[in-house]
Amino acid sequence: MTINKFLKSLNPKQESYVNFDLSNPKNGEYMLAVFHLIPDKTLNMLQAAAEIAAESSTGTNFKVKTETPFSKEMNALVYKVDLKKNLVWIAYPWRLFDRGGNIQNILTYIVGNVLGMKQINALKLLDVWFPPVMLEQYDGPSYTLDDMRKYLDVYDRPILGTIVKPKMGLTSTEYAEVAYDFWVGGGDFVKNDEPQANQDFCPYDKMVKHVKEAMDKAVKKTGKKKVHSFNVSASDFDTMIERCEMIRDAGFESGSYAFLIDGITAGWMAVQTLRRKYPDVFIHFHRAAHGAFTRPENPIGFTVLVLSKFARLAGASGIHTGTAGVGKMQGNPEEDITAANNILKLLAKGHFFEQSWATVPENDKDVLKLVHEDTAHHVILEDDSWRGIKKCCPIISGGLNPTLLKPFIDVMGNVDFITTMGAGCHAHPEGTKAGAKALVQSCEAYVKKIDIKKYAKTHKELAEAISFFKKK
Ligand code: CAP
Ligand code: MG
Ligand code: MG
Repeated sequence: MTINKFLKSLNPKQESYVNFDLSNPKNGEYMLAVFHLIPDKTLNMLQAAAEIAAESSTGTNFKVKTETPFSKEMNALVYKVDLKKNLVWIAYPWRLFDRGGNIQNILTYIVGNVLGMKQINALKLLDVWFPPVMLEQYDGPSYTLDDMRKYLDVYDRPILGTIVKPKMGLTSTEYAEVAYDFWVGGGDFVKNDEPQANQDFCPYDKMVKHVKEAMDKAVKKTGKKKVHSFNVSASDFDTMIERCEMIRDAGFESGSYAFLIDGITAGWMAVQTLRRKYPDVFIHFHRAAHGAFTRPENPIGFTVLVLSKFARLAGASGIHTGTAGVGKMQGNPEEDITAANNILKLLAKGHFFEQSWATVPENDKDVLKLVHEDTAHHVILEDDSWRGIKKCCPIISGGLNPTLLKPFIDVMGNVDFITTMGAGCHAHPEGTKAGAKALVQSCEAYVKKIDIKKYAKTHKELAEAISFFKKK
């Protein structure tokens, strides 16, 4: 069937959500989205695309008598389709969205009801493109990886982190001891695991107190700054803020703590609340439950790229972007690395769109040149916040261990990330401190461009890690 035949098959309502003559979708009036779409047998591709555009903007399943000439201005528009690849491009008038920058509002539109529609068999949001005017409306990250690098005095290598394991069940003193061992083993960054909260065997206030003592001891012993990422996810906002304030009142100096939020299960309001209330803190977005939407084999949902781009727009300082198949979680190099690059750089290619995160007008040739040249993704503009959205840090976890650090960096193509290895550190045959040393040594080997097997000849803990993890 040709596209004209498809056009003729549209009913009057569907027609008002299709416009193949949209002169310039990137004229700044629209947020753009690409979906993979397979309709059920009751609709053809274009009818289904129009129904998606309707339900994800102003419409419903019938044309209503109450629509007005202005409300029709707010219709999302199907402006391109690829019938062979089952792809549809939809332009959303950005004025549809809640003023003042509200991520949950956008997602409620574009991956809300539409994911539940009976007449589709597959619908996955593959990529989005934000016009400059939206970049000005949204917060973007405030405290970034660059700030954490300055605090830790760590450059030109990944920030080396761990997650305390077992995932749950340690008392607060036992928890703090594991953190201490990792820090004195040379690690930079310790995080709570994603379910850490106020469990009776590890009360939140005690965990904070004992981590502070452990950090003070470790900083004194090593002479190096350390960071702890506290999970502040909670049942309600008051409790979340109470946990944030408890950490700040415990005497942690600015830069030594981050706030971890389970962004999918706690929600985007929590992410944006933390960003707006604590611009001086690293906001660490853990994405537990994202698999329900992002796994490559899921026909319905959105991609890791889409999740990561919205996390940057919301102002997360960092988000887990996956180990590109190197670790234990499902994921593939193209998907995970595309996501990581899109949250790190000022200009990055997505699956379908090239997103400039700078709000420079098209005619600002000198800055566009700088942005295009920004392949090293370092912040070439001293303070790019006045021109664009700051970088968001890929956090790489999930089944990594010291023997996998270089393989991941080789896939990633740079060292601008935080890695957090749980079992990769605490399963070390000689325990946490040795695990940390093995991680530090594998990173040293990478920086010195020495094969880890050769480096292991003079570094016991790395040798033990290699023999242990390789066997597995
Ligand atoms: C990793 C982890 C992370 C996952 C999240 C876990 O532990 O702490 O939450 O990596 O996955 O609980 O499994 P290990 P992702 O280091 O012991 O695997 O980073 O892909 O979001
Ligand atoms: Mg975890
Ligand atoms: Mg991971």
